[in-house]
Amino acid sequence: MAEKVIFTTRDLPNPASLATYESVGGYQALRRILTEKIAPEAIIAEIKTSALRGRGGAGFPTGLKWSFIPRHLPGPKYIVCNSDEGEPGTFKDRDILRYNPHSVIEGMIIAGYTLGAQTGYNYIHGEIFELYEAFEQALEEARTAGYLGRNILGSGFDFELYAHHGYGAYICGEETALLESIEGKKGQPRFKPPFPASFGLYGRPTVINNTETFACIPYIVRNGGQKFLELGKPNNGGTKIFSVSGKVRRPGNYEIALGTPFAELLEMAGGMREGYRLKAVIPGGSSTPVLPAEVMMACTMDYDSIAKAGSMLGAGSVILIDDSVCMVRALERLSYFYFEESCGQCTPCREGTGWLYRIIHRIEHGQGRPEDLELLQSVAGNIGGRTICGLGDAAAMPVQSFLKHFGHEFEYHIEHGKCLDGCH
Ligand code: L3W
Ligand code: SF4
Repeated sequence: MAEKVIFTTRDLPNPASLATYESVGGYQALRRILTEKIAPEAIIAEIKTSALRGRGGAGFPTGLKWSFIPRHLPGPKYIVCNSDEGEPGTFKDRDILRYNPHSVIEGMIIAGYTLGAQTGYNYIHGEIFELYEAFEQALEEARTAGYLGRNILGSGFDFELYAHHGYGAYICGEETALLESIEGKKGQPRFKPPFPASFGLYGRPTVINNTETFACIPYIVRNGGQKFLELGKPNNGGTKIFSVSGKVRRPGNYEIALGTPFAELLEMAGGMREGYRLKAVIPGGSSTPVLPAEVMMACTMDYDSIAKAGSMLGAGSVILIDDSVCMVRALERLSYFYFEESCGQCTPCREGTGWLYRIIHRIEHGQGRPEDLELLQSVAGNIGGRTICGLGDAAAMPVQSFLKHFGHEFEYHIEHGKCLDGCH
């Protein structure tokens, strides 16, 4: 079993407490960089060596992102954590906050030191209010112990961190909508570029990373980038939490080395439940293209392998679809989600998501028309790449991949007005 980077406290008593975190080496990385006055360039170099890639969905190299920040620019800079986990299939960040909030706090303080920022915010999803309160409690513990606030550990470095509570809008997980929301505005994405690294919170340079990304930072600083890299595989350093859902015996979060065969993850989750056969897998959350089971069985769980197979590792939210599931019904549910959550700023997304949902809805309800599959392809093709943020692409991609791999189920629905045998 791979060494744990994130769930180091999960199986210990009082996993979220400061004392438990310190008992597994917590805050040693921060203490070291402050007492030895390690140069920010050296920290960024370690993160680059680690091949840590953003855990929120895009897999962007973290060291590279940090290197975009103009560290010496006078004036405020910000560190923002994206804990606005809201995509169908995702449920890892809430467990990180539940079991190991101090790893996120330490990662954010290290980011502040490295990038010359003195203020950070953790934007926490609106529907997990108890974790917002628990995070506030963890911040208070860190403050009392001298890890947070003014003159941290007597080093002269000041950093303050605040929890910010979202209200459950999926779009606020898009990084620029999240920044708008913290600023007290309506949570709508901004045009990029400029990227947050140059124009972020209140128009200032901002690093925004996912909860799991920050939680990896203390390990990298404590053990070195090379050790983290070696936990995974080249270009895919470290471990990753996979949230496995569907008809398996033990659904839940599994922290495993990147590069682990998918078949092993499935086995850890107890395999398929009696009477169900795996038909398809959405590997990274609902925005990532669906893959047939046989394609997935040949993959390893890392960014490159899943991309080569035609999908994305995304946030690591592995949705297992079994042979009792109607693919038309499944896509109807997903397309309704994107239709509901579109912020409405861009016409292709606002109107297109509604069109997609309505067409799939009528196919599912026995009123599909022979031209509908072509129409779906055309609408999806006219959304992708034509919008301000990724939600438009995220709505279009599942449609295209469901039709590519499971088009026969849609054709059967249109022709017979009902599901293929075996589905419901
Ligand atoms: C400076 C450049 N910064 C890129 C930064 C950019 C961002 C990061 C990645 O979407 C995906 C989305 C969802 N100078 C830069 C630069 N950056 N070029 O790098 O950027 P990007 O645009 O590729 O992605 P994103 O906007 O961060 C994230 C997908 O993740 N997804 C979503 C999961 C949802 C959850 C959830 O609910 N919590 O995780 C799953 O696959 O569709 O494609 O920071 O600023 N030249
Ligand atoms: Fe809003 Fe959709 Fe445009 Fe994103 S793509 S800005 S969610 S309308």
